Amino acid sequence: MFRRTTILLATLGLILSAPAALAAAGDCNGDGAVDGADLDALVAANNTLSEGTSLANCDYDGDGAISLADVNAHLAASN
Ligand SMILES: [Ca+2]
Ligand SMILES: [Ca+2]
Repeated sequence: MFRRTTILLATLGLILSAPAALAAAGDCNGDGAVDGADLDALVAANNTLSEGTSLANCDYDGDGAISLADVNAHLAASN
């Protein structure tokens, strides 16, 4: 019973987090476009947590935070 509940909750968590996962990579400000404003948003968010925000679309190394490594990855992906 515990295992079934755990699996159900894990599945529900994936479903609830799906919209963020489907958002465009590189859309740091969540406006639906990938452009220069995203770089500005990414730089402004340096050293903040990205989880649960549109910044998760630009957490390139997946560590849950925005850092200069993500800024560099964003620049590399934009070129
Ligand atoms: Ca954007
Ligand atoms: Ca990161």
